[in-house]
Amino acid sequence: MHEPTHSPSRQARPALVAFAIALSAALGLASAHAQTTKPTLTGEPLPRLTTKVAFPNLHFDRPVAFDFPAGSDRYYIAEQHTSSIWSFASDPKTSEKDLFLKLPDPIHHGNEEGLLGLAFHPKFRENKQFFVYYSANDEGKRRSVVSRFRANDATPPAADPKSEERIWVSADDPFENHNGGTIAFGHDGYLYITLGDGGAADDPMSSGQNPRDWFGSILRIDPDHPANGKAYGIPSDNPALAMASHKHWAPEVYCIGLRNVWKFSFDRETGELWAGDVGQNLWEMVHKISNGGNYGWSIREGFHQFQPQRRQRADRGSSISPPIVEYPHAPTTDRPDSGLSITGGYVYRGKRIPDLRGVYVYGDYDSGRIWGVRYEKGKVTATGELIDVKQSGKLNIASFAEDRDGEILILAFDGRIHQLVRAPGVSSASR
Ligand SMILES: [Ca+2]
Repeated sequence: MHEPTHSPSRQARPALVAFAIALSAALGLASAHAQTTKPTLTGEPLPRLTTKVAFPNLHFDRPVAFDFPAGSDRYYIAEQHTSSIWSFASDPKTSEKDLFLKLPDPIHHGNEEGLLGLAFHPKFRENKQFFVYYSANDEGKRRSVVSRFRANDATPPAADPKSEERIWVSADDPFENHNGGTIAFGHDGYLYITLGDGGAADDPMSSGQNPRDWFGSILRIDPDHPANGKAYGIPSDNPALAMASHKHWAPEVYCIGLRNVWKFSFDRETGELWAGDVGQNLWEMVHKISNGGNYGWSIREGFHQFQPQRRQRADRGSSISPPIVEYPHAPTTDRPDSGLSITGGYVYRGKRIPDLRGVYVYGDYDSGRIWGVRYEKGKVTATGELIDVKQSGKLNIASFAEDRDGEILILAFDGRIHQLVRAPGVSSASR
């Protein structure tokens, strides 16, 4: 998740940054950054956009997750530290929100802890099931939990707190940061879960390249078919089951080498999986995720070697895939648009902004900048900033969301839900 500027794991410590830059220069490490941020841009240029408040009469406390059941005319928002989920009518004029669930279990309240994820079962209409991800406080022990709850048939619906079944519980986590927390169903009907590398800084548990533990990964489970004494089944094409090269992976692990995915999403049209991965002191990155993939942490940070003196060994299962794009913490001449903590977004599939269609939209919690990347046939064909932060006002972007029509919403820590709209008087920008 976003980490505050006072976080020891996140802060761009000038001395360390300078050291790392000097070290990179000394080792002659190639920076793919220049090639990726300035590719031959053959795609349609990206539109100029701005933000506006989508539901002016609604306010939330640290809203971090948004979802809704298929076919529903209500939206649902999870509040991180009140551990509450509210529902409201999808009408922009609405001023009423209804409590859907207050988590019955105690949680940890660190900056990156709390109620972090919400996912309705694809067949919610029939089975009334939904899932949450939270930082459980089990008599002081720190664990991430995915629970199944059931809702009633009332209007508006409410969840039964007593219906909780913990279906997945992480190993004890020694650090409060890096908890991932996105959960979502893929087009395959399986539940994807992400948790961070365990926390602190420098991947102290060396979990990034360890596929036997769950930290530093995206997991994939089948909550509809419990098996082998677990509350879920393992999809038969998970890497450990389907790939000879990945037999040593934990059965739940779908991909590895991620530091702290703060928000992944599925392209509603293609089903492809996109993730924003929070880097450490220098880079933030966007990955396109594949079954069995390895995204490099903590050997690499973005396109760059991470602390090469550590020489952590890459997992033997698969070679490291570079990100699709990255951006720096410290502004550079060719990349003045920096940030400190990525919030992964969505591939735009709405109707209101036709020249944004197919563009993956992402942003930065700290700088409030929002970018797009057009990725076609394995190549970046357009990149750039979508909004002018100075003009639209900086938002602390906790999450992006996608409404029923595929329009992009922003959950910000001003407590508001914003939306991306075309900037007045501007048709498009080239960059
Ligand atoms: Ca791991």
